[in-house]
Amino acid sequence: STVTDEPAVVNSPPLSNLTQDDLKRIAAYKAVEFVESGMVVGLGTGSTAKHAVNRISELLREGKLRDIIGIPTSTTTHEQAVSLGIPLSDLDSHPIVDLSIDGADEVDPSLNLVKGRGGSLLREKMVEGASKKFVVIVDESKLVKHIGGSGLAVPVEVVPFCCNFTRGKLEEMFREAGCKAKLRVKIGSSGGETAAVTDNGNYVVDLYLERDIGDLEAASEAILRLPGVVEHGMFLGIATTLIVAGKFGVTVKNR
Ligand code: ABF
Repeated sequence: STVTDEPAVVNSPPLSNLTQDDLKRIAAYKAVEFVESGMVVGLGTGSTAKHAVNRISELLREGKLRDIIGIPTSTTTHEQAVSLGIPLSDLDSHPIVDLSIDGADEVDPSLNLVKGRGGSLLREKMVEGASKKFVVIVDESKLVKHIGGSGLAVPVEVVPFCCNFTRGKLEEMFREAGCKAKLRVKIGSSGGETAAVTDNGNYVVDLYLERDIGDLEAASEAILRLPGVVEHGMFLGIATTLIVAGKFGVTVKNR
């Protein structure tokens, strides 16, 4: 299926004078309108998705939604949902998810995404890939013409074993795109740098590309073929709906 250039729905007046966080909340609340009682719902991760999780719990408390089962996509979202009293399960018990709602770092016009700059990607890809409908929620700053070409990173989750070997192989793989592959680090309690660890006990290599990565499917397959790679942050053909909040209002676009 194809994406039309025109938004499917433009349903609000211009949203000037709002902060970026207001826009994230507006997109998130719009997405929660797709949630119906009885659904198994994938709960995304990040500063945009957290608004959706809050909204779901609010509607449950008000009795406007019933019998929701949430499938969290990270330990952080798991903790948030538990603190809000949202009933939770996992893909082992609920392998088919009715609807997932999550943010993204970049979205292209075909609804291909880059995700994982906030650290989560593997559990998101598992849950969102198992969803009948995956609604991506962003403020307008996340829209790009080509994913992976904006000078920002494409994250790759790798096993810790010989991660520098895997890092080097990834850099070599995308040499023509001017790739610099960097192991993601964080500042430890002693003030020194340590590798950032994902929810799954893995590390992240960030691919910084000077030029367009080219054929996304081919790039995806090449990355996944490399031993040591667990998953990458390009979500190709997984999102079904995009909700964007911007100064122009809110748009809803289906793939
Ligand atoms: C997670 O949150 C990640 O996949 C992505 O990196 C990020 C988007 O976060 P935010 O909404 O905070 O920009 O879903």
